[in-house]
Amino acid sequence: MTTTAALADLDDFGIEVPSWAYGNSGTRFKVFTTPGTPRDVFEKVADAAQVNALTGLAPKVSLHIPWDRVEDFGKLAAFAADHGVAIGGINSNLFQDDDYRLGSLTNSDARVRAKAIDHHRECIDIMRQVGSTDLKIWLPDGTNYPGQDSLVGRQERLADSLAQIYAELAGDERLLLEYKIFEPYFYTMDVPDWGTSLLHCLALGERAKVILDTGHHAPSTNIEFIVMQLVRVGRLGAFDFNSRNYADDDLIVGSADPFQLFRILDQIVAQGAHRPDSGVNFMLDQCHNIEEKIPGQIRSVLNVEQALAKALLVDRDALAAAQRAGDVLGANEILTDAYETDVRARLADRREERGLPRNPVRAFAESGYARRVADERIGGTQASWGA
Ligand code: PSV
Ligand code: MN
Repeated sequence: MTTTAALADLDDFGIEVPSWAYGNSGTRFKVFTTPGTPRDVFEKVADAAQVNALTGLAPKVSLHIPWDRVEDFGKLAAFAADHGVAIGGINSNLFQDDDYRLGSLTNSDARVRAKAIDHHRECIDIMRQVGSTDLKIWLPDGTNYPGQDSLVGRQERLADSLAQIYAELAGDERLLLEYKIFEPYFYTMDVPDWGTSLLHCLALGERAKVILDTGHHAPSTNIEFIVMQLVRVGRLGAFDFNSRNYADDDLIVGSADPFQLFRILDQIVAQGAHRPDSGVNFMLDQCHNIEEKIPGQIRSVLNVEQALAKALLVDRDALAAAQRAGDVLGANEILTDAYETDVRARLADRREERGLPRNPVRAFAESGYARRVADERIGGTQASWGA
C-alpha cells in the first residue's frame, strides 16, 4: 500500500477538545492567570475553534457542567457552528459540592444521591439542546480509611444510581463511565479501574461504555492491552488523552512517552477503531498550566495525528505473517519500523493540500490572535478550572 493510501483514514479522524483547557488552570498550589483568557464558554469555544481552523483535526468541543452553564444552550450551539465546530460530550461534575464530601452517586444519604442523579438529568437536557449524544461521567467518589464505609454498599448504591441515569437516555445517547485509580480519595475509589467501569456498563446496557483516561492508571500499567480488550468487546466509549510522568499530570498527550501513544493507537488501528463508525470518541482531557493554551491544544492534536499516522503505516499483512511464523524479532521490527518513520513532512504536505498551514503552531503565533484577544478581553472574570 502507498503511504498516501495508508494515511487516507486520517481524513475522517477528529479529536474533541475540552472547554476547560482554555481557562486558567494550575495545581493545588497556584492557578496562573494570563491575558486574553476566556471569560465565558463562548470565548472558550472561539479559542477551541482556532485549533480546528489551523489543524482541521478538532471539530468538537466538550463541555463541563456547571462550569459551562449558560442561559441559552441553543445559542451556544449556533455560536459554535458559526465558528466551524460543534459541541461534543457533556461532562457532569460530582466533585465540587459540599454535599458530595462522602460521595455523590454512592452516598448513603438518599437525598444526596437524588441530587447527583438530578444533575445528570440536567446534563442530558443540555445534550439535547446542543445536539450531543455523550454523557461523560467521572465518579470522584471513594474513601480514605479502611472501615470508613461499606465498600459493597457503595457499589450497590452506585449501580442503582447509574441505572436511574441510564434510564433517562434515549435513542443513540450514551453513558460513558470513566475510571481513576486514586484521587481525590486515597484508600478506595468507587470506580478505580476499567474492570469496575466495564462491570457497571455491562449491567446497564449496550449504550454504556468505558472512558479511558491515559493519566488514570498505576505506573507501568499496559494501557494498550486495556484498549485492545475494551475495543474487542465493543465497550471503549471514549479516550481522555493526556500525558503523565507521575500521576494524573494532565500534560500534553504524547509528550512524556510518544511510543506509548503509538502503541495505544496501534491497538486502535488493529481493530479499525479509529474510524468514526467505531463509536470511540477521541478526546483530550488536559490542563495547560505554564504553556500557552491554544498552542498547547494544537500541539496535542498534532501529536495524536502523528501517532495515528505511524500506526496506519504498520504493514499489517507483513506483521500477521511474521506473527504466524513465530518470527518474534521480525514482528517487533515491523512495528518499530512504522514508529520510527518520520511522518512530519508527509503530514505537513497533507495539510497544505487541504488549505491548512504546514505548521499550525507557527501559523497561530503569526496570526496575532493571542494579542487581539488579550486587547479585547478586558474586564470580567477569567474562566478558571472550577468555574
Ligand atoms: C478527573 O481527573 C478527570 O479526568 C475527569 O475526566 C474530569 O471530568 C476531568 O478530569 C476534569 O478536569
Ligand atoms: Mn478525564
